[in-house]
Amino acid sequence: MTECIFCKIVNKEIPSEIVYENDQVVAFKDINPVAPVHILIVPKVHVKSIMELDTSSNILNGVAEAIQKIAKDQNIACEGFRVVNNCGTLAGQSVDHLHFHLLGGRAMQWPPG
Ligand code: D5M
Repeated sequence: MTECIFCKIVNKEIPSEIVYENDQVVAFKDINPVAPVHILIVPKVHVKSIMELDTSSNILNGVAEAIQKIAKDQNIACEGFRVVNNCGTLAGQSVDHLHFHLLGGRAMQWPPG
């Protein structure tokens, strides 16, 4: 039995608001949204971070497919949005299962904090 919270969401062992799924990823609403649209895109296989990702896998294709579909569904494709991956301690990664934040619905600042 895995202790990883995102594996539990992927395996439907705990509830989440899933908005999209394909063969590679599951996408669900972030529990602490920081933008009107805040979706997490998570590989179905457990990968700790982008540094551990098998680059011969097609996971990033699945991520790109998810981004395109969700951005259209959430009506943020035209006005713009941001995709964020926090990798490691200094970046503030708090869940050790690779995930991409899809943020939209408001103006973004640069540089990020
Ligand atoms: O982002 C980890 C993100 O994961 C953070 O924005 C909260 C979110 N989170 C944590 N637990 C859950 C559950 N159970 N459902 C939905 N969202 C969740 P990081 O980049 O690691 O800081």
